[in-house]
Amino acid sequence: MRSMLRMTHFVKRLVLALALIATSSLPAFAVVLDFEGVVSSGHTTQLDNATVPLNAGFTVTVEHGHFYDSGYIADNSSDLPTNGTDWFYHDNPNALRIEKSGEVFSIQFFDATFRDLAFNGNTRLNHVIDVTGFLEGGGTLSTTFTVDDLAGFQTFAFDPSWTGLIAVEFANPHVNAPGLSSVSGGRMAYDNIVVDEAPLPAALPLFATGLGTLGMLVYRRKRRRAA
Ligand SMILES: [Ca+2]
Ligand SMILES: [Ca+2]
Ligand SMILES: [Ca+2]
Repeated sequence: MRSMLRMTHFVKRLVLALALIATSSLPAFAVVLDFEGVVSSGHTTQLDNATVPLNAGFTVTVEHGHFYDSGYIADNSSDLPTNGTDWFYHDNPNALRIEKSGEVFSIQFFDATFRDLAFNGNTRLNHVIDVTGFLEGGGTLSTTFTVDDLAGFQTFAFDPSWTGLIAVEFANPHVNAPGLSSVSGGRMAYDNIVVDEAPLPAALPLFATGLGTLGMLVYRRKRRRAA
C-alpha cells in the first residue's frame, strides 16, 4: 500500500515534469522557408498565377516569379545574388503571398536583395518593400523595409506584434519606370522567411493521451516489479 502511494506520487511528478517541459517548448515551432529543392539542381523555373508548396505546409503564391537553384549558371550569373542556396526571384508589381491554408502563424525575419546589381543605384528601382500581414479574424498590419544597393542578401526583422497572422504579402512595385517595358516589377530576390507556427490546439489532447499512456506504462512496470 505504501509503495502504491509512492508510485502514485512518482507518476504525478513525472507527468508534471513532462507537462512543464512540453509547455515551455510549445511556442518553439520556428520554420525557415528557405526555397530549397523546389526547382531541380542547376535550374530556374518561371511561375505565372501559381501557388507552390514550400516546407512545413506553407505556400508561396505569385502572379509571376522564378525559383533559382543555387547551381544555376546564366550569362549574367555574375549579377545574380548568391548565398550558396536556392532563392526566389519576384519580378512583378503585385504582392508575393505566404500562407499555410488559413492556419495562424507569426513572422520573424526574411532575407532580400536586388536580383541583379546592374540595376542598383538606378532611380527607377524602388528600394522599399511593403509588407502586409493579414490577421486572423480580420484587420491588417503593415510595415516597410528599405533595401540597400550592395551585393548580397540583407536580413530584415519584424517586431513582435507580427503574430496571429493567416497570410503575409511582400510587394516591391516599380516606381517611375518609363523605358523599362521589359521590367514589370521589383526585381527582388527573397530567401529564409522565418515563421513560427502557433501551437496547434488539436495537438494538445493527443499530447495528453501520450502522457497518460506513458504514466500508465511506468506505473504498471513498477507495480510488476513490486509484486
Ligand atoms: Ca535558400
Ligand atoms: Ca537546390
Ligand atoms: Ca543587398
